[in-house]
Amino acid sequence: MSYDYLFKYIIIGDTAVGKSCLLLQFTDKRFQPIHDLTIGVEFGTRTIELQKKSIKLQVWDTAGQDNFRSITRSYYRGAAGALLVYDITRRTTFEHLTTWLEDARELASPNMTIMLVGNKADLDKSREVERAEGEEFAKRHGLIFIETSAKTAENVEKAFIDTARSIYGKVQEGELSGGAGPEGVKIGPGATPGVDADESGCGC
Ligand SMILES: Nc1nc2c(ncn2[C@@H]2O[C@H](COP(=O)(O)OP(=O)(O)OP(=O)(O)O)[C@@H](O)[C@H]2O)c(=O)[nH]1
Ligand SMILES: [Mg+2]
Repeated sequence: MSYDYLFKYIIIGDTAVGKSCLLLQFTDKRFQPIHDLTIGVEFGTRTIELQKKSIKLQVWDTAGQDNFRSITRSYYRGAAGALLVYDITRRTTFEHLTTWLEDARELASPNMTIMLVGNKADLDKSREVERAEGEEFAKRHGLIFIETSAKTAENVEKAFIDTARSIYGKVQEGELSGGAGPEGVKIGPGATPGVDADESGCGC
């Protein structure tokens, strides 16, 4: 399928916060109740429509476990968007956000859009991080903020689409070139039917 633009995303955050479940809900509209630990990096794609443009999102889902950190770190470069995820029922995952942000600031393009995602909003009774704390953190660090549930699908589409909207805004403002550079945005084959250079997901 042809597309007008391709945006590369990464999903980062501690283990078991629900990164893979968010991606699965976005690409397949289903929920995986068992923690299927991500080894290294996996990826998924979905094409969305935004302002009459078709935008292919190529999403790299990274492993949150510490021992995969060096692999994860090699995926920041070349991402136009990041979902930085914590679990609203585990305060430690919120406390670790600064470490994840340090990696992002060091390794990613300064133009990368970062969406802070407080996941597992369906478990409000076990909440350890207030919504206002997430909002405040996002504001302080210049991030967009949303609370989601990969289980009920609440706000999952919005998290991915609002990120794309922000990236598209930067493309229109000329802040992202849309060339083959390291910023995670490519102009697609568009009107050329049957050509889909990135179907392999190699990102090269
Ligand atoms: N109730 C609830 N459970 C969730 C939600 N999202 C994920 N989970 C559960 O949390 C656990 C971890 O989810 P994963 O998506 O595998 O976590 P991950 O962040 O990809 O973990 P790593 O791959 O180890 O980095 C699983 O048991 C999921 O079913 C959610 O929104 N609500
Ligand atoms: Mg995972």
